[in-house]
Amino acid sequence: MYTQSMDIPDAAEKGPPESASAASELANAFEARIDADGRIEPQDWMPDNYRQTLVRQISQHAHSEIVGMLPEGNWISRAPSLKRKAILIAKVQDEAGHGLYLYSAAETLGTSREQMLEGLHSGRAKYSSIFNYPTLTWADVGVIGWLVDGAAIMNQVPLCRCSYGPYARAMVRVCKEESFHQRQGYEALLVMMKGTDEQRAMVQDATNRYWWKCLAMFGPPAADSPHSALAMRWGIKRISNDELRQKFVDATVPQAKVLGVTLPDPDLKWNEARQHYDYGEIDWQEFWTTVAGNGPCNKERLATRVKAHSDGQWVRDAAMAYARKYRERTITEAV
Ligand code: BYC
Repeated sequence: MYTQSMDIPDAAEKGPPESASAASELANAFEARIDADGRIEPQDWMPDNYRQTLVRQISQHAHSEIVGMLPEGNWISRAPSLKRKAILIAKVQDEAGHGLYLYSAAETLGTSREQMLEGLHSGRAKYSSIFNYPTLTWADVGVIGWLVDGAAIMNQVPLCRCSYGPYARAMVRVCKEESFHQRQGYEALLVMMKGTDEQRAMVQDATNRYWWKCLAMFGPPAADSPHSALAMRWGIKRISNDELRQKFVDATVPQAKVLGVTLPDPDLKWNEARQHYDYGEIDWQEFWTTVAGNGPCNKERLATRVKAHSDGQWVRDAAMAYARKYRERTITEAV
């Protein structure tokens, strides 16, 4: 169970520091903690834009986990065996759990879950571009595990060392589960590659469609990444978007060889001088179109999510009514 102190000071109640020297003392203490690679906790003073950067990133991350359930959830009823169905149900359920740990972590920064969900449902808040593409065949489910979860692990392991304590602690468990997700996807693909020609073609086709989208998932290159410099200065992000993308390419090429698929990039080749793989140009125009809400499935994903939330209203009402009755009964018994 993900737990942490929920005793968060109310910024409005606490008010601003009484003097300019008190304010600069707080700012200095914050910077000193960051410089010493220490952790910032919910009750600690923090600059407003550190708080806002975290709320933005953590809530977007939570939304990605929740929306990320949809493309795979689509395949639960069509998984090819009982074993694959059980694995997929567990994986999709894990993603829901990740979303909940992350919403809880963001709540410690003083933003309510309702505010965050309103941002998602109104289309103001972002979620990962990768979930706006269709899952056309069963091989897509395997490729999502192998490449999408593989990219997610590469990006998320450094977040276990994020300077904000609740986010870092949530990520430890998320990463363990992502590792299982990546392996189940790769294993499902290995089985398909030992099957028929049609199955192998299906794996290759899914790899072709997802490869470039997964490289874009790491976010824009440094020159187009307005948040990176400060996020790295503050120890929120530890490794740049480009460096993580390179690490992902280097780790994935040998996996593709073992699997027996070709990565769809004629420029992909080992560079002896750099000791890394070179790779071709990512279509950033397509990425930004998708991020702006105009990818192939953006509207469908958001509509499904909004419907699920409004269909679930009775469950939230019932839980609240139960909590209220339980509290009243406990008070009556105590009196
Ligand atoms: N998609 O300055 P930048 C999963 C936006 S869930 C959409 O580099 P930052 C899984 C960015 O938000 C995986 N938007 O930003 C779940 C910013 O726009 P705003 C989700 C993107 O924050 C279920 C603008 O571009 N992982 O694995 O420093 C099933 C400029 O970017 C994307 C996380 O969320 C994108 N791909 O860096 C299976 C990890 N990339 O906010 C799997 C946590 C960039 O100014 N997040 N943008 O409007 C991060 O590590 C960072 O937020 C990012 C972006 C690397 C994503």
